[in-house]
Amino acid sequence: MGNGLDKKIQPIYDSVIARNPAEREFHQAVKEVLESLGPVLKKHPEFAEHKIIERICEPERQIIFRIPWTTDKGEDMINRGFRVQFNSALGPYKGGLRFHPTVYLGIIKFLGFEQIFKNALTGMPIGGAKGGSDFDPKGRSEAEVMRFCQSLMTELHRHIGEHTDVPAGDIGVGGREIGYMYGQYKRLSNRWEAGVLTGKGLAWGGSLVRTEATGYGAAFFVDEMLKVRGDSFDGKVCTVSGSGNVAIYTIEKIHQLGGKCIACSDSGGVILHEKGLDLDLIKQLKEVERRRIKDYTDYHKDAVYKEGGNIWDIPCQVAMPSATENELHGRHAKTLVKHGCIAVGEGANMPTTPKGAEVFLNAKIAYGPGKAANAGGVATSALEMQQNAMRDAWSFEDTEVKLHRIMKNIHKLCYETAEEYGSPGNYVVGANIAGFIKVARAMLAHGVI
Ligand code: NDP
Ligand code: 2IT
Repeated sequence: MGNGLDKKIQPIYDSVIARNPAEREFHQAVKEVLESLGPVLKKHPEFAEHKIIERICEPERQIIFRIPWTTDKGEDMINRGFRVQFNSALGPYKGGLRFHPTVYLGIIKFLGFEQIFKNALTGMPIGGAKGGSDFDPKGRSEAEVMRFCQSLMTELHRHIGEHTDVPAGDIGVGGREIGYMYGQYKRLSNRWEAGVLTGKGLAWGGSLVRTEATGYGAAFFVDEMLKVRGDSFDGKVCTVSGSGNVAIYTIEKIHQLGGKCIACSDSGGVILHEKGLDLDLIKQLKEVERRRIKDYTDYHKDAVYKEGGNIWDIPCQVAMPSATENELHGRHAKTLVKHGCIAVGEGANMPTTPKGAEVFLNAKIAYGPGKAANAGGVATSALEMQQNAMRDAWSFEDTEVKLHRIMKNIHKLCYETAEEYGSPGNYVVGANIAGFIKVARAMLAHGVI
């Protein structure tokens, strides 16, 4: 990270840019991984000989399709749908679907690329994929969301399956949307195939802990990083950006581990509540009533809402970006370090810009990149697939124990790999190399495909 690209890898990166023009986020995600791989090629010349890096940067399949639907007022609408099936060396394609107006091919490819390595780190048999649409669910009625999900699945169903590709949620896609998509898949396929989607409702094949998994897992990962430094969450002041699925359960686990979370946010602004966030209220506002975070101050007069404010300006010891990509810039990272932040764990995918990451690494604070720290969500999706395959349902406690063990293993793997490759304490290098090597070995074994 920050050391630039190895001279053997530079032309590969140049070709990624030339072949995928104007896909800024995809370029960024590729560069960040490729910057870690110089020492790997020195140890494993067979990866260069068989062009593993070139191959891994080229998705196995990219599907782009039209999603027509009709509003409640009778207006015909057209959105664009995507599914990028990036790599199936380790298992069926696996990764979420995102509904957000900013979605275009470059976002889906960056997320799909990250997913390859994240999924490898979990140790579960899952390949990497991502999908979604530029549909904006904000302000849409229940019926509009349902019709949109059904229309999307009318095309997507022919490309997915429990042994082929298993989508799940991401920004804008939670239990409600998975329900509508599952219903349409079942209707079109005439099959009860629970393993085709994860994040399902508990009554129809979902897994306990999947809702909590990404946030819980991210907090577990930070807990491990703190332990290595002889520290813990106990009494730590924390901030978590976003107020969606990942943010809510990150806050919950931070509180269970003894930390105090004082701020969260959404795209409109920041809530600061010095005495500690009232998570029951946040769940009620966001999960039940689908309201905005600014309404928090209607119930707590001692809390402050800063319209357009930036959460990283608030002093904290642990920061957990859990909203979206590139939300934490170099200047924010500098402010956090100056304020005494000792650990950053990424619940979101690629939330820190390359400059921000450089600041954290240079300051030698504990910095857990998304592909390691937020892997608990997809890992628990894989646990959901296991339960579906066994036609079984595990208890909350048993499933959480498994998630905790997986996060500890991911932490250990990243930590040890960073040391082995001469970058002790650098979880970016550790995660990139450990994830890459697993996939590269499987690709070599499968031949030139
Ligand atoms: P949700 O849709 O539940 O919540 C997203 C939150 O982030 C909202 O508070 C939203 O605010 C905010 N946000 C989204 N986009 C932007 C933006 N462009 N600018 C500012 N704020 C924004 O999504 P999740 O919690 O599921 O996902 C959050 C992050 O975690 C994403 O990066 C996702 O890829 C990642 N992730 C999710 C996993 C999962 O299992 N769900 C697993 C691993 C990673 P607003 O309502 O104002 O838009
Ligand atoms: O980014 C992610 O890892 C997710 N959105 C979860 C993917 C999944 O298949 O559970």
